[in-house]
Amino acid sequence: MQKTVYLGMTADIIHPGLINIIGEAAKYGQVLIGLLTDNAIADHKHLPHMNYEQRLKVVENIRGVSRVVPQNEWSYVPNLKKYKPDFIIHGDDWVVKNPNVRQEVYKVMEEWCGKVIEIPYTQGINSSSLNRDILSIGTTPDIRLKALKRLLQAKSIVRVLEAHSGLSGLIVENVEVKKDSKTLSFDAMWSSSLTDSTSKGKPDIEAVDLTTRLQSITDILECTTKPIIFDGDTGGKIEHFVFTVRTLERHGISAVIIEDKTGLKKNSLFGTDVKQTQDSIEDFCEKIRDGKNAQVTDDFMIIARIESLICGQSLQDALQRAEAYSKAGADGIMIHSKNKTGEDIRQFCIKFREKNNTIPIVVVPTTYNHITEEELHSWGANIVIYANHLLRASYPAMLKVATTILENERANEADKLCMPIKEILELIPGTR
Ligand code: SPV
Ligand code: MG
Repeated sequence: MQKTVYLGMTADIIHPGLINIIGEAAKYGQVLIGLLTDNAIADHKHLPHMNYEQRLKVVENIRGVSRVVPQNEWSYVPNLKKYKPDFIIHGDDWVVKNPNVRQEVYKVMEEWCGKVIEIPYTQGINSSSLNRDILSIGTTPDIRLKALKRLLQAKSIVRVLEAHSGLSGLIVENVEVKKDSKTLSFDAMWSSSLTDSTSKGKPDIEAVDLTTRLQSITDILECTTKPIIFDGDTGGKIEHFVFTVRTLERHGISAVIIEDKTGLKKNSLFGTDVKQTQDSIEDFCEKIRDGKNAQVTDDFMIIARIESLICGQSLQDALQRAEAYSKAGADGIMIHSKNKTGEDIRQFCIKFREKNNTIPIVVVPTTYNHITEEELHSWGANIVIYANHLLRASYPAMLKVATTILENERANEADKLCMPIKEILELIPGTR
């Protein structure tokens, strides 16, 4: 019987290195490709450009490939145990890049006397650098819009950070932290009414109109590729909201979140210190329905934000609204609170999930910031928004530099608080 050779891959960008390794694998027997699913990849690096079905179609048709099976986990072990191949083949770069993964593969292959083949890594070309090149070209509104739904399907929790300018957008786009075998990054951006208004020196009371908000959005769209969730405040009058939906959709925004308040909107984090009026369930449902009817694509999301806990109403009221808004066609429910324990949010999520197990729940843990993403996920949340942190970080940093210059009547002492000139010159791609 012919021997089997297992080869795990993402196969998002097909390059000579991949063809080489398939060719090498074929020398040992029938090539069984373990094609990583979006779910297997999502917690470790950014989502592939092509979805699983598209990648499958490509890989199945590469000469030398005998069979393609899904690899549902980042670890090779479950598939190796299932298929018990005679060989597994891998580039020798994993000695440095993924020593733990390598070690567990060696161990499990011993169970049936399978062999591990390591071949020299193809120098000069690899998926990561090609991927960087592709991302530097940018994206299209259509691909960006669809990306949020793909992320929701693939990830246990979608991690979103506020961006209010091109520069803050670049941080959300590019910042990465390596932790264990994972590369952590943000999945999407939040266009916050609070930080967008504040960065323009205006209060967060819907005083910054849509056209002006779109200027910040355009700056962000110009230099990033990740999906954007737009803070739509109250959505305004229903007759106006339907136009907002189409405008956002045309720009490739993935979702708008509208809150169930009327009258002069104040920022939720004031809580009951200021007058906040909640909309009636009937009127807000009508806004959701009309918004859903107005959208052109299937992928744009209208997320209903419940302000009951902000306005001092009961958990019961919040749950009743969540049910009504879901029935009206909302694509997600955001539940907000300024309670520091997060207990009210936990109870809401758990109770709501007893009735509705599918609609995405969005949470904004600004005050209950000790709760981890893993805990939020265990309550049933699907999207976590860090709603204002980049703006809140930049203001004290700027203030400190300004006061340091005044105190010393020169800039010398402030220099160590600032980014080096060389770095700022080279920060933006295409500067030279
Ligand atoms: C925003 O970021 O503008 C929000 C979230 O709406 S919050 O400020 O917490 O109300
Ligand atoms: Mg807001």
